[in-house]
Amino acid sequence: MAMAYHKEDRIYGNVPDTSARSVESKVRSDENRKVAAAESGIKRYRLAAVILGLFCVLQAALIIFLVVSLFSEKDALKRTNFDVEAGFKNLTEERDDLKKKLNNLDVEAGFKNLTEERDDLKKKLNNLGQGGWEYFRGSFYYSSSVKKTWQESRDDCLQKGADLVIINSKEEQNFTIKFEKRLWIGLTDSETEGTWKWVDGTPLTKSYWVSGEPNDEYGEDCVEIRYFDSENNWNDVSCSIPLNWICEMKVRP
Ligand SMILES: [Ca+2]
Ligand SMILES: [Ca+2]
Ligand SMILES: [Ca+2]
Repeated sequence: MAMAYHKEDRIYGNVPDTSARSVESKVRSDENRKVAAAESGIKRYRLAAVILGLFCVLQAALIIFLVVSLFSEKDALKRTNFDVEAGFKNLTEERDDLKKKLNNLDVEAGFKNLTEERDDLKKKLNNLGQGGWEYFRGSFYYSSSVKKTWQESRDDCLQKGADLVIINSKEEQNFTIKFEKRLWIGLTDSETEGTWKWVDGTPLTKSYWVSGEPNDEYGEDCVEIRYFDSENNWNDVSCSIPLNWICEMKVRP
């Protein structure tokens, strides 16, 4: 524009108007100020946008960090739960295993006891067989080859783990006859005269006295098998005379 004025001034010979220039300069100055103000505003907006952008980035980073932390904790808790469950499962299995072992031990111990008892019985049976014992209906019987008093005879039976015979049945009574010896049996009234008791303390219920016995003729408190041709063959006699005897060892009650 300034160039335009100078060219026209030269062509038409006009002198530039100073007031018009002043107005133009002022307008220009106002425009410059407006442009500068606009640029300054744009800069502030840009700065604010940058700050806002940075803030958003920071916030996003924080959110990501929190989410990652949360998942990590969740995983850790899951692992802990898993460990506890695994530990509990192991303990349960160990308990069951111990129970099985205990049961097996019981069975083994029971089997061992039975084996020992069997071996013990075998030994006893061998000893009984070699020692002149005879089996009859749940008991072993031993008839002596020497003669002793009633008490000495009983002591001998007790030493053998038996006692003088207790006659519980007609069959057992008839079994004693076959030895054909005068034999002490485990019956006495030494505690109370006339009250007969077996050596295990039980009272006499079924008896096989010879007719006329017991008579306590000479203070007779012990009982012998006296005859071998009759079922009724018991006699009371003095406990101090020497006689053979018969022991009974019960195998089953
Ligand atoms: Ca008996
Ligand atoms: Ca008597
Ligand atoms: Ca008598």
